[in-house]
Amino acid sequence: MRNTAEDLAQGILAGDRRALARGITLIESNRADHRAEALRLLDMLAGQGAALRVGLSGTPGVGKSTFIESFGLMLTGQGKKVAVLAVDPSSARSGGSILGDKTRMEQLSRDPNAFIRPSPSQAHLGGVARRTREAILLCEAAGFDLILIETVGVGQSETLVADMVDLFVLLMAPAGGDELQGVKRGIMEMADILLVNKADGDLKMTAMRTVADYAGALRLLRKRPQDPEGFPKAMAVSALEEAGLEKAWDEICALAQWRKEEGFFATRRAEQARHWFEAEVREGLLARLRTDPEIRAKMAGLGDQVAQGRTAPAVAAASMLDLLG
Ligand SMILES: Nc1nc2c(ncn2[C@@H]2O[C@H](COP(=O)(O)OP(=O)(O)OP(=O)(O)O)[C@@H](O)[C@H]2O)c(=O)[nH]1
Ligand SMILES: [Mg+2]
Repeated sequence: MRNTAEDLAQGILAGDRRALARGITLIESNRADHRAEALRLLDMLAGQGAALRVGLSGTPGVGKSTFIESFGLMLTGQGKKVAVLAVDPSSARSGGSILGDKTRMEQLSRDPNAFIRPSPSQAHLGGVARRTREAILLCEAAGFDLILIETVGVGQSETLVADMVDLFVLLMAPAGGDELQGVKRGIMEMADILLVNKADGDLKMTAMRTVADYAGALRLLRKRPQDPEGFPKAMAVSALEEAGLEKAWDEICALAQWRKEEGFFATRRAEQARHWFEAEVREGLLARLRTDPEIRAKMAGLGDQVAQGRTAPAVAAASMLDLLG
């Protein structure tokens, strides 16, 4: 890495997209010296910027890429800066599928007010989540107004994304009543705004019915304190025909504004930060148990004593924890 953390921080704060891309590459690196630089960079950029963090999820083929392209272009057209980060559970295999997707986001990826970054290719979803959180901080420092975090709707990754965003948008396909039953309740409960996509052409009528069905289902959910009247909300959009996108953005802004005024916004961010910190400590401790030679030797030794019945497991664990403390 040629750039020092200072150079990168300066570039990122000036809104330089190449510095941002390099900074994200730095935080994604597993090399110990890179990690030390990455932490210095994160420290220099802490608390900068004022972006809205929005999660976007939906099953494969529902139109996420098409939506991001039209929605993103609409916003950059208004002079806003939009960053798109992906959390792709399959990226361990494919190395980030959003890259092959650039054709669907061709215009947006060339837009100087946009920044698109594929999922880091880490082996574990947990690793992907950590790096994505750090990438969010970097994008924020670079002055983006909106950070969209995209994930494929396959369950686990949504929970991770929901944990790092201010609000969560779920893209759905027009569907009949039977399919509606199959939508996982947990995912519905996570969503703040439900967008039924492909409300155009032959699918328009079905889409409108689907919106009504979802609206009914959402009314049955338990009211959450962080929602104003009328939320979570279902709406129809067409990413292809660019219909309903302004309305969707207005609703996102209205919800964010309400949560800011009522204090839920700041509280949620604070909880997320605390949660992230605690998770880092836990993971760091576990990593030391796995990698530190001295600790591993001590573990092995105490393990032998326990196995031979010479020390009680709880006593051995306590002496191990003393060593870590
Ligand atoms: N009619 C119609 N088709 C759409 C719309 N949005 C997307 N599509 C089509 O749906 C297909 C899938 O769209 P994508 O944007 O690639 O969907 P995706 O959710 O990104 O899919 P994955 O990346 O595979 O998870 C493409 O053929 C799009 O042209 C829409 O608003 N209306
Ligand atoms: Mg896609």
